[in-house]
Amino acid sequence: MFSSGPVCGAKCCNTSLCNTESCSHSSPTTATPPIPTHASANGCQTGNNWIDFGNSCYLIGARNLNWIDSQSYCNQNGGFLARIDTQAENDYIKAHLKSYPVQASYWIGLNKIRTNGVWTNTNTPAKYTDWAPGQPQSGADDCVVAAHYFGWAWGDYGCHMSNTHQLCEIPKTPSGALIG
Ligand SMILES: [Ca+2]
Repeated sequence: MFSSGPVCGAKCCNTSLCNTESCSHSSPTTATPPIPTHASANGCQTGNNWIDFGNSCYLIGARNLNWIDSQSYCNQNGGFLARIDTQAENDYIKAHLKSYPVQASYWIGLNKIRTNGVWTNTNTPAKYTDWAPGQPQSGADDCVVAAHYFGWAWGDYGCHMSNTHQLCEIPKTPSGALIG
């Protein structure tokens, strides 16, 4: 059976007859292009929803999304859910969040989704944590929020919950390499 023209996706059964460029432009599965707010090598975007610290910029997200969709949102912005690995990094971020006008909780990258209970950042066991007193509380909750009700200290939380904003970390390197 032959394709009659630039039919896209799984329907394109004879690739020699497919106009792949046309397909790529019309396919509903085409990935959403990055949001053009990528931080430069010289600094971060301006606005109080951006934090500039060390070799990273941090975008204070304002979307109510679950953990994995928040990770995707950060990926689209050239980064990842914040990997907070030092006291200095955490102190700087918390100070900014405390003065930020939105009283929200934020997903960060720390999780134990596939690690047999070990809290990890990008598959590496976490060396720094800022658990609120009594946290982590539930063995079933595999994701972590910097929670406004804990003064932005950390609590474990169900990854599927979608009532939480997101804190993205975006490396300042021109390539956007994921350096944590
Ligand atoms: Ca970091």
